[in-house]
Amino acid sequence: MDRERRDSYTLTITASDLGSPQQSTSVQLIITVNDANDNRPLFNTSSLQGAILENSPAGSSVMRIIATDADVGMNAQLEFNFTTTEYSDVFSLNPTTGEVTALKPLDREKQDRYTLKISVSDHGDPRLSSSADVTINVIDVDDNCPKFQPAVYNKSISENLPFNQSIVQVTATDADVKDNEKMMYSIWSGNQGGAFIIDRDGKEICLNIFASTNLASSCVILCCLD
Ligand SMILES: [Ca+2]
Ligand SMILES: [Ca+2]
Ligand SMILES: [Ca+2]
Ligand SMILES: [Ca+2]
Repeated sequence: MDRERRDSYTLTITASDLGSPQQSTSVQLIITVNDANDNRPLFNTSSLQGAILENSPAGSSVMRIIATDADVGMNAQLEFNFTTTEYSDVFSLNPTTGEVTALKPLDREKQDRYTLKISVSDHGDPRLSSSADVTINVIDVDDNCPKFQPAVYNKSISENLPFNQSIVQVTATDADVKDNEKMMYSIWSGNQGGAFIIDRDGKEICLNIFASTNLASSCVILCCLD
């Protein structure tokens, strides 16, 4: 018998005598197949993936893990658990609903991916279980300013430097994803008489051919936008 294939049978039993005319009576017999715990719970997908924006407040939902069990009753009542204590201070797993929540805001720049080891078990006797890895990706938010590397540039130039020759190439880096590809540079302040120009993308600082002053020294403050 396999309850998961068919859980009841209805038989009609007839008793007849051998008289003439023949008399008979019948009765219905319903046979119910009781469940045995012969199916382990299974996750609904082989790839368990969740995602959360970095800096989301504590208690934010990350994903819900879904599993099914072909048995019934206690044999199909599921319980979700972590199988290691790693990251148990970062995420919680609701044992009944399978919902994963973040216990604190996450920082993608510190860690952008977590792998949680989880199991789902039924309440049959004996209990059956399955285990899996859950991958949680932390999605980037623009929460870092670009920084010049180094923070201060010192350059001496010849007084006869041609206008189109690069004086210095400055570089800023940004810890966020993709922000490094689209940064815009400009001279923020200190550019007396417009002595210098900076290439918006190329980061080259040159003498400005249209400058109106002669300087012995100059300090300019650069700006970079992500
Ligand atoms: Ca069963
Ligand atoms: Ca089961
Ligand atoms: Ca940024
Ligand atoms: Ca970020």
